[in-house]
Amino acid sequence: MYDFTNKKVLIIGSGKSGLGALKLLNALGARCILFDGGENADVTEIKGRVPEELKCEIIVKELPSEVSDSIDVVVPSPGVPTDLGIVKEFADKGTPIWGELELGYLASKGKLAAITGTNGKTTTTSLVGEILKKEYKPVFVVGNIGNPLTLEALDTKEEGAIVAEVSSFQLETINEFHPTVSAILNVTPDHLNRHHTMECYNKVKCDIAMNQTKDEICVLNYDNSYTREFGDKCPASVVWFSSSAKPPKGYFFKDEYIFYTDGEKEEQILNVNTDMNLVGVCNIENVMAAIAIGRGMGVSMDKILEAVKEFKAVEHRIEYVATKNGVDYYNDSKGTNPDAAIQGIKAMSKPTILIGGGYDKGNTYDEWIEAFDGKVKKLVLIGQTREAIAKCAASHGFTDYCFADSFKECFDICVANARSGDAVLLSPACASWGMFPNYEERGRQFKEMVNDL
Ligand code: UMA
Repeated sequence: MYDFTNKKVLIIGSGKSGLGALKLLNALGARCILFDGGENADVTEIKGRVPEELKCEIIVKELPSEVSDSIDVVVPSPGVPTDLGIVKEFADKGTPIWGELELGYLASKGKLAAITGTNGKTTTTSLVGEILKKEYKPVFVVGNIGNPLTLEALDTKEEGAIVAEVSSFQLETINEFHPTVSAILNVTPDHLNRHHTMECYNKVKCDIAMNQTKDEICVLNYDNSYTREFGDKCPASVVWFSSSAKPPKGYFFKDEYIFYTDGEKEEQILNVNTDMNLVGVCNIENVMAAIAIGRGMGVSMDKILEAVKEFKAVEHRIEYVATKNGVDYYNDSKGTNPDAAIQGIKAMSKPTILIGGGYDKGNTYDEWIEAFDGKVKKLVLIGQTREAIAKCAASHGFTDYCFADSFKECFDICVANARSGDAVLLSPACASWGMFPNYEERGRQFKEMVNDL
């Protein structure tokens, strides 16, 4: 690995990734400058977040030219676009640009599974983490899930394993990043303000496998046009998963079961209703991908199935809370945009009372309302977007909605309208801001009210 001793490293961004990079670079002997270009960035506030034992100079807003002239390496955080002026200037000068993920990768040891995709990354990564724990020690679950690899890298072990949730932002700055098993769960429009076109977004996702060889595995979605097409060009051997067809080789879903085919024989793996605790087709896909990744990482099918059976939903993602008076309650507070909320409603199999609305991010709700598909018996709306959603629903012929002024009132309406055999789903298609500090708090309050019933 590059010798960082006494090298002057500019870390851009003082969030989780910046602080992770700072910890690792301190240990590697680098001289660090922690720079934050945020409008409201404040040296005292940042100082308060930097652990006392870590050394760095903190600079905010503007980087003086005498400082930029002395930089040996730049480490941008994932939220910093690579075409941003400051990053481009360094790149043009030939200063090495090392993403936080690349840096963490080069300093870490052991087998690595890396998972990307527009949706399903967090659930799949968490499940793969549980699968790996059946075989390896220690196991680290890192990346976009909220735990930068740079924070853990120095504790990783040759005999252990790592699973990383990887975002398209992080993949923009990889170079030698080389997972043992990679996976692209799906590619649908997202983050186009950063990547500009679907082609660029898809290309950067496919880069997750760029250093792999045919001896290694890339797990791909057979049902998604982008990942399907990548199958032919992928440098690794492909293992597919599909919820709608039988792929040439891999896992597929048919008649309540997940099967594996090697291209000739079919083998029944598990029953999706009795062997797993997650609901919805999106989760069947996540489980198939996790099984494929687990096998690729050398875990036996018995151990994988044990982990799948034990695994509960990630908190706030189509999370089953409880059944009260015959009504199933689900917390999908993480459904903070229409696309994510579509997965929530698709996962319901019973007549559903849906809680929607919240902070206005300027989204449109047509596709979400269309996805109701006769399943939503009542829509209870809260927050800033409630009128806009109601108007959109009416334009699609859905009029069984009502407004609530508080979260408690909204919950009470749901309880009053739910009959045994129904479901109540919090999957608002909007951010929580304005009524809650974050979606976690919204989900926690929902669960508390359910448990108090
Ligand atoms: N900043 C600059 N200049 C910029 C942009 C940002 O100085 O041009 C500064 C900001 O002022 C801020 C800091 O950079 O202080 C934030 O850095 P960041 O945006 O990279 O955020 P982190 O806290 O480091 O969190 C990142 C991921 N965030 C993003 O990719 C936007 C987190 O994913 C991830 O959990 C974390 O690293 C640990 O790996 C979040 C996310 O929204 C959950 N990811 C996107 C997604 O999932 O869709 C990709």
